[in-house]
Amino acid sequence: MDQGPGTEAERGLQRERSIPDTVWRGRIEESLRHGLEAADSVENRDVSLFARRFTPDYSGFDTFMGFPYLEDVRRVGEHAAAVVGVPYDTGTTSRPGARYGPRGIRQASRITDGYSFDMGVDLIEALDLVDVGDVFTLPGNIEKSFDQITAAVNHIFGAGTFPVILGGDHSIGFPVLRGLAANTDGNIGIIHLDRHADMNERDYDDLTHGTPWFHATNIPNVPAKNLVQIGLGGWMGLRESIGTARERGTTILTINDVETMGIEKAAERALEVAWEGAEAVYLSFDIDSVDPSAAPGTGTPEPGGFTPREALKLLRLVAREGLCGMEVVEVSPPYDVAGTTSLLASRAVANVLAELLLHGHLPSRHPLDAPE
Ligand SMILES: [Mn+2]
Repeated sequence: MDQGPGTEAERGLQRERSIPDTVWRGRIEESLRHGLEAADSVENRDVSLFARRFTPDYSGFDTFMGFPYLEDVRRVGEHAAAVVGVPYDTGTTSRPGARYGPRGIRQASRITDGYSFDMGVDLIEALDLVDVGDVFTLPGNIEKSFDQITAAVNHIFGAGTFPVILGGDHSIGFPVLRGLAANTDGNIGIIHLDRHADMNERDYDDLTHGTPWFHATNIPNVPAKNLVQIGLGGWMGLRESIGTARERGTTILTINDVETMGIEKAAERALEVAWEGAEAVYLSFDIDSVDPSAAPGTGTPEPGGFTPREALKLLRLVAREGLCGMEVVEVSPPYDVAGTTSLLASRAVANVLAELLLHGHLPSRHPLDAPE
């Protein structure tokens, strides 16, 4: 995507040289200190006897990409970014299971060494990110769960830390925005990737994953004019939502609009709308915006969505102007036949974090070879 000389691969080969291995070395030393030395026959003396937290990627307890787990969440403000799971799917109408989304995404996210050749970023080296575990949700009560989610986001974001929220179904978008809005003076724009508009007032008399943006855009500093909804289409239209979108003046780009204008133009348009007069922009990535052939593990799959490559590219482009937080929602591991949905969700988060680092919107621990 970057317009430097030569191919992306040629640039990537050069950029790799300037990435340190300081954090990795520290992890290995800690593993050896706590996990003891390996058996004599093991020649690689970086291998410990007991596998400690960070390595290898197929063992141990799962945190997001193997980043440190923060037990004492009172200290979250000491870190640049925090992953928090919201294992809640009582807002799901069909095919529940998104309460296992945080677990599925964390597990899939371990298949990595944290380094992206094409982006020229080693997230483990560059980013001070912690995984704070999950919000304590209450599956029998949506209002109390929403209050828990709002208070948790309030705690993380209010401490000045960038929140990465792993859903959970899409109903959580509303309580998350309440938490963000309470800590933001100006308006918040929303860039929303989805096959569905999710703007019903109620589904079957209650709040569900089809209702978040109706209620979020009632928050005084979350105006509907700054909500841009990308990738909509197909046959689960939430017709009432389309009426709300029209009345309130959100901006919709259907999947075919995106195909016609191209990913770059769609990203440009999204940034224009979301940032117009706004102080901050939030990214809400519904995994069902991606075609179910690649992301089957979701509550309301809708054929005809983005390819993973399109979605990953679009996510990078819309992150370039900075974000106040992000969520990835609707990952439902019980339907994720080959684990591809969780894997894609983890890569979406990594792409956004790396892009925020590259463009100076999150602090890097070492100087980054910024894109041209
Ligand atoms: Mn959806």
